[in-house]
Amino acid sequence: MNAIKETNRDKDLQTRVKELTDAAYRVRMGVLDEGEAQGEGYVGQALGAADIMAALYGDAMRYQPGDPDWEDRDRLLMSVGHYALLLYAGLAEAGVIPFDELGTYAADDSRLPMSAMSTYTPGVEISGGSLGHGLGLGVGTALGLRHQGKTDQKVFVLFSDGELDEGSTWEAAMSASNWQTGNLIALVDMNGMQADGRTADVLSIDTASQAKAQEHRWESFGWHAQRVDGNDLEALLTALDAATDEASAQGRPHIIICDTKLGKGVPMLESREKLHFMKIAAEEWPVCKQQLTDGYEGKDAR
Ligand SMILES: Cc1ncc(C[n+]2csc(CCOP(=O)(O)OP(=O)(O)O)c2C)c(N)n1
Ligand SMILES: [Mg+2]
Repeated sequence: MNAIKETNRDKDLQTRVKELTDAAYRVRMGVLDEGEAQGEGYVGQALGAADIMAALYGDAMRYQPGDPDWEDRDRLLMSVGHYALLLYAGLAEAGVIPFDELGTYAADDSRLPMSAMSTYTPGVEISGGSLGHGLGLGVGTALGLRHQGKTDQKVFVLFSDGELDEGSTWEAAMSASNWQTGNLIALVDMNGMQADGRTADVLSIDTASQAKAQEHRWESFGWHAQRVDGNDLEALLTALDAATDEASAQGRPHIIICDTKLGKGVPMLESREKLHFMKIAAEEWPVCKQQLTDGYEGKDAR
């Protein structure tokens, strides 16, 4: 019989934050291992969203590491296929795949292709590379669970600020409140960047002149909206707790808008110019890892 990974709700908040600080460090190191194997990749966004990934698999979700297809699992649908290295590091942290396997990232015959595909990797729920589809798939998954009479399972969707420019995202937002998919908890990674530059310069719904513009937009679509610093584990957990406390098979859907920093945890990557797709020289990877460890140990000492 496979063991169930329960949520961490029965522990006190400080213990949960401490456990996730460690988990997020391991996820980030896993991301750097994958990046080093290829010499390049979507490393910045994976480091930026690592706290979200740690909070999901390490705390908020219920699943069986030994049986990722367990039908009573909570689901994580990752819409951003190019964040694959983050998802793989998360699956390693969850115990679904071995950490050792991360070194095969994007290699020929690997189970870990450069963009995440559900047919290749245990625990990958959807193939998310064509952006703008994850939220709609989340609505469909939530409805499917309802039709199967499953009322306790939650559907988490991670998508990006670039996907807020896709009309399909807003069709899904309308559908979710129409169908009252209350067990749907979406998290949007607001890292401020997309392929063509800064999100604010491409097509922004989030300008400084409109305080809380994005929260209001989701609320007007019938959602329960919260906005947090996505690199603050305590804030993330508090928002996830509020969403999961209210989550039900029938009710308003939930969105957590997470402001994150590209490259978070590795100062030399946080300050890079080309942030969407990073090429990092062979001699720089050990420095990246050392900087990550220095920051983590510094945190531990406080
Ligand atoms: C439908 C679709 N259009 C365009 C692309 C090409 N594309 C790949 S990543 C990306 C940027 C999307 O924004 P975001 O996810 O916020 O970028 P990041 O934060 O990773 O820089 C684009 C446009 C795609 N994958 N799918
Ligand atoms: Mg982005």
